[in-house]
Amino acid sequence: MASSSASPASEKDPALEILDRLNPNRTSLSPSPALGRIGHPGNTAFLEELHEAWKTDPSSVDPTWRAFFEGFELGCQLRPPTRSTPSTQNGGSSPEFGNVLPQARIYNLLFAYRALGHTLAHLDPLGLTPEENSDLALSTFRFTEADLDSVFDSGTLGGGGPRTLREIISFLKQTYCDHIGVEFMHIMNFAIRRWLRDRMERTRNQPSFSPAQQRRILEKIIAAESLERFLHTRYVGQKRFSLEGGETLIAVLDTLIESCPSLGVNEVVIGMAHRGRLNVLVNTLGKSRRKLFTEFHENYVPETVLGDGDVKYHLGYENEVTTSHGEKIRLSLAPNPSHLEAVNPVVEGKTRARQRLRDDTVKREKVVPVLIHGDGAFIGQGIVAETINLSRLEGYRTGGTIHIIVNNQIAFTTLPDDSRSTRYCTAPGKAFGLPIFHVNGDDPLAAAAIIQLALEFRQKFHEDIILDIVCYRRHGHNEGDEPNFTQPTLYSEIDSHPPVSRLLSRRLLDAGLITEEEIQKIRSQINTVSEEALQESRQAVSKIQPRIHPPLSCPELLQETSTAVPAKKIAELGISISTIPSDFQINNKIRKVLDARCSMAAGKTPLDWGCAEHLAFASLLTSGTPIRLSGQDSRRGTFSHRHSAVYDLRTRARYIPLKNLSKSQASFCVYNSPLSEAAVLGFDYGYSLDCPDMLVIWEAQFGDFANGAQTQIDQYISSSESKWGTTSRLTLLLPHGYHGQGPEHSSARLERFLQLCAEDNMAVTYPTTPANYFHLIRRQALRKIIKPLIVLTPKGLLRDSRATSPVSDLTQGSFQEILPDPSISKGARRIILCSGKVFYDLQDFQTKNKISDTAVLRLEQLYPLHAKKLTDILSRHSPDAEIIWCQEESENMGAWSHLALRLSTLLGKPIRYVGRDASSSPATGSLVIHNMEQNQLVQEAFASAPSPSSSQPTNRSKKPTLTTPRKKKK
Ligand SMILES: Cc1ncc(C[n+]2csc(CCOP(=O)(O)OP(=O)(O)O)c2C)c(N)n1
Ligand SMILES: [Mg+2]
Repeated sequence: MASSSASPASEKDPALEILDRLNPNRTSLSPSPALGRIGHPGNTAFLEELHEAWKTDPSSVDPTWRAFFEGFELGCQLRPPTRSTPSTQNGGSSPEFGNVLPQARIYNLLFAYRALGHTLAHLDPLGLTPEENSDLALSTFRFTEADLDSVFDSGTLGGGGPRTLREIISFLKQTYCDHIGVEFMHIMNFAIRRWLRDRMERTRNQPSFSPAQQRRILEKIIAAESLERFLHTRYVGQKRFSLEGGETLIAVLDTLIESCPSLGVNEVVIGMAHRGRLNVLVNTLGKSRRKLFTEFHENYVPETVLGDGDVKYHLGYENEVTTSHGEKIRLSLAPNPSHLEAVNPVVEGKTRARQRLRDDTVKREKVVPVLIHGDGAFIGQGIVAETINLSRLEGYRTGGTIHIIVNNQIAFTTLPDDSRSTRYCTAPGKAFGLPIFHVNGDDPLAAAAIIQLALEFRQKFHEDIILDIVCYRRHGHNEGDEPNFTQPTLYSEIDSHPPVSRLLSRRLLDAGLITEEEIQKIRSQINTVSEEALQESRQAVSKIQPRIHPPLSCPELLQETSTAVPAKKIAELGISISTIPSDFQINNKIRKVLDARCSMAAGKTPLDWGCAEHLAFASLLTSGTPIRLSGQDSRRGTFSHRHSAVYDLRTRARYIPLKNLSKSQASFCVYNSPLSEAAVLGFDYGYSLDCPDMLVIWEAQFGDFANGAQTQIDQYISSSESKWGTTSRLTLLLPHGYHGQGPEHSSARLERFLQLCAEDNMAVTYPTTPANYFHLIRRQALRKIIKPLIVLTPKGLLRDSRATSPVSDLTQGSFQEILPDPSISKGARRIILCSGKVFYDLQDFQTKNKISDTAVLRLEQLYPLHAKKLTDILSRHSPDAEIIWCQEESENMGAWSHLALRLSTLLGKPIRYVGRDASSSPATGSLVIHNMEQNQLVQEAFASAPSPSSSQPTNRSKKPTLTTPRKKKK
C-alpha cells in the first residue's frame, strides 16, 4: 500500500516554525499540516477525511483528488516555508465541493458529529435527551430521508468502508450522542485527535466490561451509597458532604486503580475537596471505618501529638491498596483546606516530588496525579487554569493530570446559570486543548470505560484529561442544609429519582449477570462491616480523655547551626561558579560578573549578595543537598543579580555553572516560572512536602506579589503543621525595601507574615548582609528541624557597597539572629532597634554625624525572636538607655505592631516608635516625598524623645513634617 507523508520540517507553517523555535515544547501542539493550510471549516472536514483516506490508500480516492494530494505533498516537500496560504489557489476551498459531491457532505457530517455530537448526548440524569441540534440535522448536509439508505464511503469512521447514511448516522449517534459526550475536535495536535477518535469509534464509546468487572462496579456503587446511608442514620445532621447522587465517582476511582498496574503506574496522588471525601477515604484509600466513625464521635479529639488538628472532611490519608489481581498501588489523598481548588498545585508539586523519589523524571509514568473537582469550583476558581497551565512546562510538568469533576450541577445553592458563562463547567480545559469527556453519572459503566481511556491517554501522551461526571446532589449542600428553600422543583424531582445503585442493579439483573439475592448479600455484608466498626469505635471513643493539645513549640529553632565553610572550599567553589566552557561565548558584562565572583570568593574583594547566594548554593550542592529554585525570571534574577544561567551569544545555548560543580554533586533545578503566584507557590510547597531533604525555594518577583498566593500562605505554609502535622522546608524569597519606587514595589507585607507567626511555625527573617544571607540559606537546608522560612530580600542593596561582606564572614560564624552595632559595642545611651535596609541609612547618619552614644542593632530574624541574644547585647549598653524601634514601613505595617508589645514586655520599658505614619497605601508614589520621609525618620531616630507628657509608651507622637507632604497631596 502506497503512503506518502511530507517531512515534518517541510510540513510546517512558517509561523509555527517560529513558534517552535521560541518554545520547543509546543511542537506537540502543531496542527495538522493539512488543516493549517485550509481555511474554510466545512471544507476542512472534507479535505481532512479525503487526505487521510488517500494517505492510507491512494486508490481509494477519485483520480482528481489523487492528483491534488500528490501535488500538495510534493509542494510541501519542495516549497520553502512562506507566509502565504496556498489553499485557495489550489482550489482547496472551492465553494462547489459541498454542492457537487455528496461524499464530501458525508465527510462534513462525520466532522460535525465528532465536533458537536456531545450537544445531543444524554448527559444529565435529571434531564431529557436534548432535542435535535439543527447543525446536525440531515438538511444541513443537504440530505433528505430519501438518502438514508444510499451507500457512501464512511471515510475514517470506525475503520471506514461502505455504509448507508442511516448506518453512518446511527454509528455516530451511538459513539458521540449516547451517555458520553466528548469535546476533542478543538485539540490542535492531530495525532491526539486521531488516537481519541479511533479509540472511541473502535468501541463506539460503549463499555465492554466482563461480567466480573461489572459486578465489581456495582459493588463499589453499593459500597459508596451504603456508607453515606449508614452515616446519615447514625450521625444525624453531622456534616459529611454526602456523595449521594454522585456515587459513580467511587466506581470510577476503583476502575482507575485497577487499570494502573498494566499501564505501569505505581502510585496515585489525589487531591479533592469536601464532597464525597469521607467516602473516598474509606472506599478508595481503605481508611478504616472504625477510625472514621471515631472521628464522628462528639468526644473525639484529633489524634495529633501537638497542634490543633482539623475536621474529618479535610484530613489526608496515605495507604497501599491491593488490586483484584493482587498488585500493590500506593494511594495518597492530600489534606485539604476549605478553599476550593487550592490543593491543585500542591498535589502537582507532591506528584513531581514523588516522581523524583521514584527516579521517574523523564516519562513521569509511575506516579499519576488525580484531581477531583466540584463543577462550581472548577469553572469559578482561577487557580484551576493556573494549575493546568503548569502542565506542559519544563519545571512543573507531572506527565498529565486526570481531572474528575463531580458535576452535581449545583454549587451550594447556586445553579449553573448563575455560576458560569459557558455551556459546560469544563471550559477552562478547552482553552488548554485538553480532551473533555462528559458522562452521564447514572451510567457508571460508561464513566468507568472513560476513566480507562483517560489513563491510557495520559500514559501515552502525558497530557491532562478531563472526565466530567454529570450527576446530582441528593441532599442539601451539607447535612444541615435544606435544599427545598432554594431549589424546590429540582429537589422534588431528585426525591423521586432512583439511586445509581438501583439503576445499575436493574441493568445487571436484566443481563443475567447477578441475582437479587447476590445484591442483597453485598448490601448486608457492607452494613455488617459498618455496624461492627461502629461498635469498635464506640469502645475506642469511650477511652478518649478530652484534653487540649499543648501548643507546638520548637526551641531548637533558636539553636545555632554550624554553617561556616572553609576558606579553601569557598575559593574552589568561587572558581567553579565562575567557570564556563571555553567554547562558550557570553556577554561581556556577565563575564565581568562571573570574574568578580571568583575574586570575591578568593577574598580579594568584598562579597555581594549574588555571589554569597551562589556560594551558599554551591556549598550545599557539593555536599549533597539538592536545590530547587522557582519563580518569575529567577534564572537571571529580577534585579539581574543572580545570573544562574548564562547564554551563548551565537546559539543561546544555556549553561548553568551550579549544575556543573562536580560529578557527585546534588541536582540544581532552577526554573523561570509562569506568571502565577498561587499555583507556583502551591506547587513548590507541595514539592517541599515530599522532598524534605531538598532546599525548595520560591521567589516572588517583588514581595508584594506574594499576596496573590495568600491562600497558600495562610492555608498551607503557616498552618499545615498544626492542622495536619505536615512539615515543609519551603523558603520564600520576597524582595522588599523602600526605594521610592511607589506603593506597589516597596512592601512584601512583612506585617502579614509576622501576624501568622505563633507556636514556632516558621521563621521570618530580613538579613542585611550577604554573609548572613549565606548562613541563613545554609541553616535552612542543613538543620534537622523542618520549618518554612520567609526571607525579605534586598533590591537596591544588591549593588550597594555598604551591603557587602568579607569572605571571612563566610568561613566562620553562623547565622546571626541579631547583629550588634559594628562600631559601638558597649555603653550606648540610646539604642535604635531596626530591621533590614533602613539600617544602612541609620548607619550613614550615625557616621556622618559622628554619633557615639547611640547603637543601631539589627533584628535579622524577627520570628522567632532570639530574646536571650537581644538582652545579652543590650546588657553591654547603659541600663537606662532609651530604646527606639525604627522602621521605614508605615506604622501599621512592617514589624512594629508585632514587636511593640513583645519588646516592651521583654525589656521592661516603653519602646519609642520612629517611622512613617500609619497609611492605607504602603508607600508614596513620589520619589521626592519618599526621600523627605526617609531623611526625616532617620533624623528622628537619633533625636531626643519628645517630652514625656506627650509620649505614649508604644505610640509615636505626630511629626507634622513627616506627614505633611503626603497629606498635602490628598
Ligand atoms: C475558595 C472558596 N470559596 C468559597 C467556598 C465556600 N463553598 C464551599 S462549598 C461551595 C460550593 C461548591 O460547589 P461545587 O464546586 O460545585 O462543589 P459541590 O459542593 O457541589 O460538590 C462553596 C461556595 C469555599 N469553600 N472555597
Ligand atoms: Mg457542585
